[in-house]
Amino acid sequence: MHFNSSVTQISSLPLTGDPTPNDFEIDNKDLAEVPLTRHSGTTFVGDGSFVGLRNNSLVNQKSEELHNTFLAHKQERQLIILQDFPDPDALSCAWAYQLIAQQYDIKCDIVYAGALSHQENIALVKLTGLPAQRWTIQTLKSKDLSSYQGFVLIDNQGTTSQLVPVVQEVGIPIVAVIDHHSLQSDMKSDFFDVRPSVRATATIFTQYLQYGLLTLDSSINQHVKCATALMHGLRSDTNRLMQAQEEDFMAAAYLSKFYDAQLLNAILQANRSKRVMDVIERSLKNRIVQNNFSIAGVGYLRYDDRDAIPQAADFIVTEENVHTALVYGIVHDEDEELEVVIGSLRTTKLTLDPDEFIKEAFGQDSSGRFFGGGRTSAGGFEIPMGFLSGGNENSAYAKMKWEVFDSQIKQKLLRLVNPKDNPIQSE
Ligand SMILES: [Mn+2]
Repeated sequence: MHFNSSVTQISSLPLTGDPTPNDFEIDNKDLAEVPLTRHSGTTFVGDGSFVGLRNNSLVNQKSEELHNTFLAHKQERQLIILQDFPDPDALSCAWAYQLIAQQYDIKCDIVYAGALSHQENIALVKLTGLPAQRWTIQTLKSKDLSSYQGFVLIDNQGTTSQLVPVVQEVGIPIVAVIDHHSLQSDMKSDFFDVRPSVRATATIFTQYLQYGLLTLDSSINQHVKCATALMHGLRSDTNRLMQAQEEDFMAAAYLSKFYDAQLLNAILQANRSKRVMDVIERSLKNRIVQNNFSIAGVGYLRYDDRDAIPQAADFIVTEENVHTALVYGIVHDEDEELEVVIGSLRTTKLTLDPDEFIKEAFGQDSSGRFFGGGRTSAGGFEIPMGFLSGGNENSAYAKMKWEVFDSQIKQKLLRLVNPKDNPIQSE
């Protein structure tokens, strides 16, 4: 997929940050000795604003706040909670957080409830030794949660993890939220850095590193591997840097001094499984193209193959005359006897906001929570099937159930794709 035209977007993007440059001094003795790399920030852009300067001030402010948050939580044990199906951006940033936190004697465990279903994620975790653990709701029951004094959300805001409600229920306070998705909840945390204008959370974390919260050292194996993981996260959230903006490139440039290109290549070489190929095949067979939207329902999938859906969307958006792909299916979790409709959106259309599109198409559940959302060029949704879960031994029933969900999702999508049509109208 190519997004060559996306460069035209850069100058029109909203800039975050305080326009007044501020200098923040580090008051902690240990860290004051760490050499701080701050770029001078005088990049001039055509409209007369100083991009680097504005961002620099926000980065300094946030890095300083995070430093103070770590100081206030010294010697704690924290849980880093990722989305149920964490991607390279989430995984790498959690690792960076863990390494930064270590310097303040804070011990972190990185957990997710779902699965690592993308072959590249499995390769990333195996090849770098990335310390993430799978904690299902089941395993959570056997854990002593009282040893944790706080939890942290990275590359998510708690709306895509099954673990968050459980952890909140036992009263563990939220310490930090660091993300680049659009604002999804009003969770109050000690530290909050959500920047939807940034293309990857890995960029935000690299900025913390550059500020001096952790000095990367090429002779430390773990640092090299973490830098490689961050580079992978940054690349994968920016469509191999094609949608990257100045600050993402700056972050990539910094990481380039530490990462292992061969290791990254090994991660990217991971092959697709046969089951993923089968789902892509189904999406090709079932797709309907209307008004440059390609929509494909792929039927039932095993829980561990969930990531085949975004991969199929990545693929079908590459078709000529298609700017937006939507792929969805029913994911069945055998352990929990639960079913959920999972969908992914990919778009190359600059004026289409995936977050708005998905919220508009599917609306909210009874508690006011949206079924999905997104960021630049990508989005996703999850619709729990509740009472209708299971019973698929009866294949006629399973088929009927799929057809109902398939039609309902198509109706909701086509209403936005063809605004004049009324798909409910019967002939
Ligand atoms: Mn991300």
